[in-house]
Amino acid sequence: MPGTCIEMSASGSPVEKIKAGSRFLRGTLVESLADSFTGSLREDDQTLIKYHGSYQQDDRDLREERRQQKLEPDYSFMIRTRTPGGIATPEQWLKLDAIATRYANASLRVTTRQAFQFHGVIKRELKATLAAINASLIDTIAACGDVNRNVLSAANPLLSSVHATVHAQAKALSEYFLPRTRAYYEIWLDEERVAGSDEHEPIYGETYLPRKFKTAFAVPPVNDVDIFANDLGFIAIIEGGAVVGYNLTVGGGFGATHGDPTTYPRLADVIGFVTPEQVIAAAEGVITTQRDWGNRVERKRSRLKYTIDDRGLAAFKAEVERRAGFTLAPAREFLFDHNGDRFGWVEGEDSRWHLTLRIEAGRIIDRGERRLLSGLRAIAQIHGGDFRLTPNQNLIVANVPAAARGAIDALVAEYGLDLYRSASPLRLNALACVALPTCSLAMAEAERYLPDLVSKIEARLAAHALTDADIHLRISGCPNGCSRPYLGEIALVGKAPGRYNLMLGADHRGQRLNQLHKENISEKDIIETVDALLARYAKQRSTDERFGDFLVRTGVVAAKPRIPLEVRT
Ligand code: SRM
Ligand code: SF4
Repeated sequence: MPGTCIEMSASGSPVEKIKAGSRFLRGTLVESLADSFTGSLREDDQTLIKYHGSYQQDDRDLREERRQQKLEPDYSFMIRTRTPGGIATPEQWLKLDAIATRYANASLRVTTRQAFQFHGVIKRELKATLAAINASLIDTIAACGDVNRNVLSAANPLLSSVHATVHAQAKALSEYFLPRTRAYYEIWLDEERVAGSDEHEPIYGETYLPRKFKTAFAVPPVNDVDIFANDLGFIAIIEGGAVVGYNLTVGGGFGATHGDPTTYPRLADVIGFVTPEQVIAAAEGVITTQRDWGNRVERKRSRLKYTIDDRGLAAFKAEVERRAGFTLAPAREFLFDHNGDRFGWVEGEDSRWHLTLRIEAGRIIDRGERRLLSGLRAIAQIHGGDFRLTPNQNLIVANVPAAARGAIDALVAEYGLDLYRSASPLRLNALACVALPTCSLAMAEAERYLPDLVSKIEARLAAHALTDADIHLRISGCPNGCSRPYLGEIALVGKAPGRYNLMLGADHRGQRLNQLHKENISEKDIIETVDALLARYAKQRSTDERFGDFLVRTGVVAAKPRIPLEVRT
């Protein structure tokens, strides 16, 4: 109950106090924005602005130079959209492109959660930028902060009707769990506050959730959303071509702190089956249990995964059922065969065509011959379908009639959007988080390092005649795991500039975590270690055996259980 959160906030973490005193996320944001002496917001407002979809950042490449010049850091803001299932119309695309060009750093960043990010917006243009995004009929409410965030939905375009059903369910869930405060509309869109109105948050209460909360919908056999990395998940069960319900998953999450064994990545458990009509009630049971049971004192331990491990899965499940008002049915059989994207053109069941383009590290920008921002602008100008962001930072030009394919292909070639045709499987499937220079938590490079790292591993693959090996590589600049590195067959997790933990042995279905293989090593060590393992893989793998599975079978990393279908207690 909301009252419970308010009581806990008295002894809660500093963030709990900021939320409690924020008058439903207003804080002093209006005053902070009006202060033209600094590019920064007041401290508490830096926390509150996250709930409006933005983070204050500074250019870390310039930090030292500016410090020496006695200048304040080069502050700017990252803005993240709430785009459930990552769908945007061509009209919206053109507006977002114009915003990126006018207010941000002339790039659109596709995130690992099917959202757009803008980087480099300065404080005095923040209000105009958020208003312009809203005018494109996309908002940024609850894209960040301790609330249910942007909801993922399978991007697989082949099953058009199932996709549409699941996407509608994901969108409805996203809207149901939006904060009800009018703060966003007042601060960014100049909505008048209704005098004497008695505002309250019926689901969240005034201290919202203990921590961020993430929800995803998957459509087997593709686990493109990495369902088991989410706090709450729904795995569609399809019978006779229709969605009959969903297996419910709870307790996934990846954030960890180096050297602190009380924090760890955890895959979600499957706890039962719900009908489409039961989805919202089940989600409300999970979210309100986490609201009331979650740790509000120690933020490092406040995600749902720790609530479940601390209280026990059986107790958690019983409480969810009590709140939902029904008993969960037994989980149904499901099978995932991979967790990446499939590139190039595919024909959907309704004879519409869908083109998945590779966007390296999700960065849509004009760079040399690859003029991605301009090319996608040109496509948006002639495209009559829609765009879909994938949870693997790629982009689908979706719902194209057969007759329009040629024109799109011509633009893809003209603007260098055709990486999907030439890149190795390693490059196509690699993920990297943003990291430096904007992420304040980065310990090492990720996005900027990815192309070079891939080239070096590609050279080793070629040396062992493994160029076509489809190996999933993921790199994160710190252990928070924004590129979901703990599901990489090979993964680097940043430790310090130029140094990484090498993680090995996840599967390619998003069902087995990898494990630490070597700690705090340099590029030379990384390449040598990977090279030696590739040499063994080339000689000893069995037919169709994936690299991660090979590493487990040969004992390079210890086997960890896959996701069981029954409840784990
Ligand atoms: Fe993330 C914090 C970027 C997906 C776990 N994440 C951040 C911040 C906001 C840094 C900060 O707090 O100051 C990063 C902004 C960097 C920048 O300059 O843009 C950031 N996270 C991203 C994105 C953009 C990575 C990307 O390259 O695509 C993804 C945006 C998703 C979105 O659209 O909402 C992103 N972050 C993830 C994921 C993957 C996922 O959700 O599927 C995870 C792991 C799953 C999870 O949540 O457990 C993830 N991000 C974190 C964490 C660790 C949370 C924890 O439980 O400890 C943090 C740090 C925190 O919350 O304190 C974090
Ligand atoms: Fe930043 Fe770390 Fe997330 Fe990378 S994993 S974006 S470095 S918080």
